[in-house]
Amino acid sequence: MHFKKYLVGVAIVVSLVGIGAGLNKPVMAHKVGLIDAEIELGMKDFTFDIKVLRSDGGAAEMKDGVLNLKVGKTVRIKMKNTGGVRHDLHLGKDADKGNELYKNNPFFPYDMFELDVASKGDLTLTIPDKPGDWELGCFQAGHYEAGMKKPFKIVK
Ligand SMILES: [Cu+2]
Repeated sequence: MHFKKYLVGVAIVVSLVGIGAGLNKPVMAHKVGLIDAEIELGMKDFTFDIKVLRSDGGAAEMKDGVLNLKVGKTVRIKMKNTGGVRHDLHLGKDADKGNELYKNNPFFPYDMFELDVASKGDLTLTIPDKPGDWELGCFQAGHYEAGMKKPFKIVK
């Protein structure tokens, strides 16, 4: 598990827990509040599976197969790497594969999460007032090109 850029000044609560092998790293608790929705985000070779587990007030909904997240809501993303290789999660748009990031990132300065094989972690985000079409993707070498990306929307 590795943070390229640390989270500063963003309403985010993160805890990442490795399965087995003694990895147990609560990373930070920047904001504690009510969770409006919970999403399961499976990371596989080479795709993401998104499932809404719980949602109050339209905080997180699948519409035509696309995850919609509502501005101002607090959403917990329960990530799990069930693949055979390391994966990461980036959120943004305009992929810059050379630099392994999105040029536009609604959660800046939060950048990305990397999950080792058989690891899981919870990421809690307050959805910023940046409505529009966004994407989540993995920039491990070759993964984005192999289709490891999914659109999502931020809606008012
Ligand atoms: Cu990947």
